[in-house]
Amino acid sequence: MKKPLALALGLALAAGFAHAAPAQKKAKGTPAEAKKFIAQTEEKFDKLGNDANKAAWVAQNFITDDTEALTAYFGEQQLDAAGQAALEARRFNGVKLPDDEARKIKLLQLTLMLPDPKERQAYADDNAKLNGAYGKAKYCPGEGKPCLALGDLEKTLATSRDPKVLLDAWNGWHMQSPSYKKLYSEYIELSNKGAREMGYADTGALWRSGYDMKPEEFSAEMERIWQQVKPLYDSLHTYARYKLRETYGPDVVPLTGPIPAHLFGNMWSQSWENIYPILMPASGASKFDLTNVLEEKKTTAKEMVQYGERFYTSLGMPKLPETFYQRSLLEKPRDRDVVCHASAWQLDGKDDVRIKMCIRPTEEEFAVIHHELGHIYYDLAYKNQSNLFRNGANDGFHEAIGDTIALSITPNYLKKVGLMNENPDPNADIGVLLKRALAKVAFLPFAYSVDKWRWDVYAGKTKPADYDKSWWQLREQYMGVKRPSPMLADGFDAGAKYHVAADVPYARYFLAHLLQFQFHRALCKEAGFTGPLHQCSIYGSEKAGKKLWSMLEMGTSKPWPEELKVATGEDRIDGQALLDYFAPLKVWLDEQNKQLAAKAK
Ligand code: X8Z
Ligand code: ZN
Repeated sequence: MKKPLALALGLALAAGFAHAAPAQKKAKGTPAEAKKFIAQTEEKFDKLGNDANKAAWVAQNFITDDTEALTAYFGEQQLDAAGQAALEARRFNGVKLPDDEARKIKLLQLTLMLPDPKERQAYADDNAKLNGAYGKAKYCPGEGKPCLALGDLEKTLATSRDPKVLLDAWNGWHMQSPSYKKLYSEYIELSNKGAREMGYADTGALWRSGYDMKPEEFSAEMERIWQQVKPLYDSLHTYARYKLRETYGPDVVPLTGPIPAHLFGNMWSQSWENIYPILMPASGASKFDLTNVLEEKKTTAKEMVQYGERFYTSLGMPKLPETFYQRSLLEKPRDRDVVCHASAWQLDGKDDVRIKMCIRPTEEEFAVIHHELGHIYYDLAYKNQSNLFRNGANDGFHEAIGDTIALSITPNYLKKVGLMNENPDPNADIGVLLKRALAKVAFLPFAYSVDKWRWDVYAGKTKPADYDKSWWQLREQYMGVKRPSPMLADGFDAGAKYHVAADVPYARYFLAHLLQFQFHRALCKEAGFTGPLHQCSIYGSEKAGKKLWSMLEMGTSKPWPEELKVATGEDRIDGQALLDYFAPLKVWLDEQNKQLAAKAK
């Protein structure tokens, strides 16, 4: 995630603007005025952005009442500037302008506007407080036991196989979010007010307007893609059920209906790779475990980042700026509260890039580092664009770049860089694919349901009293998982997820999980690779790197379908590349499921 507040404000991307209110109070502007207005606005945004980013960086690195107040102060100023610019930009709707200026005029109107300074301040305060509340939350089990931060609880969920211990960690974390539920619901109201002021039905509609199409077209695209990939998810879910049932017994895992959410190795059941040891193929799977290697080698956080950096430079991309290592936060500080959720930052629109992450030496985090560096290299690639174009083609692109690179972390690649001693086993492919599916395919219905829930909340269809009911209805429907314990009175389980508390849109990750397979396929082709997609690593291919860079440096200067075409030859986001990648696994899963079903009878 990047630029938290700017994104929370919806400064994401241009879209169909027919639905924005045409409230033209002032006379229409001339093209010359538009040019001047855009230049002045971009200059102002540069300055404000730099200040606000610094304040937000400090606030997330030192959670205190003072830093929260400072970040809210700059947040309010940004919101004010964005609102004023949006209002002014309306004067140029329908005026004949050069393409890039017309695009900027549209982009400027993708924001909230709160004309009342008190409401603006309340919005910015709430945003900062919610971020802080999530970052500070801890589960204190009592009886002299130490309090546990999210990272500790996540580790328990990843490694324990005792359902009671898992349940305690799961419940412990989900007990925290109700304390900021009221703040969240007030914040939603303010946000909607700001979206309506701009002519959007609500903030959800504003978010869905960031994709160069009408909001309702975007919802339809999400559903189309979900239906396309659902059969693969269903096969994986069925297989996971049998294996979890073997491990935990029929009393814990039912033969039909949703599966309790605490058994998937992850606090939100959003990615299941931590239960790979339970699910791995009985024969032929390699026992290789990158986490063990990283631990044995005593790989430091910085060294893990450097593996990532070397991947990017092998593609012909530049080394990270000196200040990156000086200014990034790579380890969890012992003595203070920080927002540990990994994020990538671009502080000055140029070379001051950083990541903030409480790195642990695990395979999962190794991939997250590549993810964060994807944001950083995107930022570096488009740094010569003007302010309004310094962004991803759409927000899904920004989330997809690092993941695309991480798809190239294959056994052969690990061998090459000295992170695997044995020779990769050519018969262990199904295991490799299964592990990847547990991260990527399992994630799809989670990502979809997070924003389905939020769209309904923003639309007022789901009221605070029904937050949990709706959250679990969607999770049962799309993911096939259920709450492992009774719902809390006035609970707020959605708020136990960072992006809900911090109000970061989530559809972007759904898109990214499809786009990364489209990019991977295209870049492997560019690198001259002709084998199965899951064996391809573009490591060392400057040709592939050049192709990727040529898209990255465009930022958001063109509608995303045009940019996608440059990189992949396709002009829509689609599930087929992902299905092709996992095709051998689908066959294997269906065969396993047949056998397991016969055994279960
Ligand atoms: O939030 C992130 C990144 C930062 S943009 C670590 N991700 C989502 C999540 O953790 O829920 C990456 C994948 C999904
Ligand atoms: Zn990200």
